[in-house]
Amino acid sequence: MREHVDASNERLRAWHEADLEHTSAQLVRHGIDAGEVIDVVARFSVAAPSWALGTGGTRFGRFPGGGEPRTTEEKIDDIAALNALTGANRSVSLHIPWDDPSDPTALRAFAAERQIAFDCMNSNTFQDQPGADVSYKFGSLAHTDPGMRKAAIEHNRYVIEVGRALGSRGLVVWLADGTNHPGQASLRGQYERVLEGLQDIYASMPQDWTLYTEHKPYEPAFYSSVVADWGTSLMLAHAIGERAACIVDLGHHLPNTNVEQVVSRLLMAGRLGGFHFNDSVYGDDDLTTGSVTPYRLFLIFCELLEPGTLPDVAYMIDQSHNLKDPIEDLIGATDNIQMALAQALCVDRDALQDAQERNDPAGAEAVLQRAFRTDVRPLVAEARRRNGAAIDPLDTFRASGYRAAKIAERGEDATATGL
Ligand SMILES: [Mn+2]
Repeated sequence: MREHVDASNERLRAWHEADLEHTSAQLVRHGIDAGEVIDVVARFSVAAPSWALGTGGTRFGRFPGGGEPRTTEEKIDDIAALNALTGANRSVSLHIPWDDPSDPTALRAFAAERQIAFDCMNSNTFQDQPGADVSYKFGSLAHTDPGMRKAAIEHNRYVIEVGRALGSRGLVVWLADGTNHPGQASLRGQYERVLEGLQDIYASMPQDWTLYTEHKPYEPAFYSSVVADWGTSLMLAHAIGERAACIVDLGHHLPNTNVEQVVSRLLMAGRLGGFHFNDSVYGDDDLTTGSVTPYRLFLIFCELLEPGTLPDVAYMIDQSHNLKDPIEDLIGATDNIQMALAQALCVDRDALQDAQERNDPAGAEAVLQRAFRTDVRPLVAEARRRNGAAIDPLDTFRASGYRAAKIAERGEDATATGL
C-alpha cells in the first residue's frame, strides 16, 4: 500500500498545500492555530472492529462482496491496509469466539509486525456456540440457572486470558439479557444477578485492565434489557469498582436522546469508558459514523474537549457494512470521526464561554456553527500525511487494487466470521 499512498500523495501535493494554507489563514482570524488542530488529530486513533471487515447483513439476507478475510490474520492484514491509508486505525478490537486465536502469542507477533495493537476484547454470551452444552436463550449473566451464569462468567474469564496474551487492556461486556414479555423475569433479580456476575469477572481482571459495560435499550430483548440505559450502566460501574466504566455506543439510545449530554454526564462522573462509533436513523442501524448526523458527532467531540484535552478513553468503531466494501466504509467512518474532532478543536472556546456568560444563545450557536462549517478537510488530510498515510484514502484504496487482489487470493465467496 505504501507505494500507492506515496504516488497518490505526490499527485495531490500542490492542491493539498494550497487548501491547507487557505484553511489555516481562515482559522487565524478566530485565534485558532491550525498546527495544534493537526497535532491532536494526528495523535488520535480509533480501533477497528474485527467483526466489520466482512459484509454484515440483515435478518433478510447477506450479500458478500468477495475477498473477505477468512481468518483473524487476514482481518489484521485488512486493518493494516486500512491503517496505511488513514494512519488512524492503529489497533483492532477482537471478538471472541468469532476471532478465537489458537495461539494468541503468535497472533500478537503477527499484528505487531504490521504495527497493529489489540484494543478492548469483546465477549459474546448472546448467541449459542456450535457444540456448546449451554444455551443463552434465556440469558447469560442474568440467567436464573447458576450453572448458566457460571458458564457465562467462565467465557468472560477465558476472553480476559486471551486478551492478556495479546496485550489488550480491557473487556467490553455487552449483554443481550432481558425479557420479551412482561412478567417473564424479575427486573430487580436480573439486575442483581448481572451485577454479581460482573463483579466476579472484574475480580478476575488484571489490575491494569478496565471492565466496560455497554448499554442498549432494546433488541434482542424487546420488553426490557437489563443494561437498558446509561443510568443502569453507571449504576453497575459504580457498584463494580474503580476500573469499571461505561461504553457509549452511539446507536444504543432511544430516538431523540441527547447523546452528547449523556457523554458529558459520564465524563463528569469519571466513568466514560469510551465509544462504539456508528450512526443511525431508526434504531441500532450501525450505519457509517457521521454519515447521517455529523453535527451530533461534532457536538459529542465538543463535550469531550470541554475539560481542555481529549480524554484518553477507548475509541472504537462498531458498524455493519451491508452494501459498501467494508474497508471503504471504515475509511469513511474514520475520516468522519477525525473531521468531527478537528471541527470541535476549531471552536473558539473563549467566545463560546463569553456568549454563555452573557446568556446569548444566538451568539453561542454562531460560535459552534462557525467551527462546524469550517472546511477542516485539509487539516485532517495533513494529519494523515504526517502519519505517512493518504491525503485521499478512499481514492488511494481504489487505485491500489487491494480488493481485486484479495478476491483473487481469498476467493469470491470467502466469508468473514462475525455478524
Ligand atoms: Mn456496540
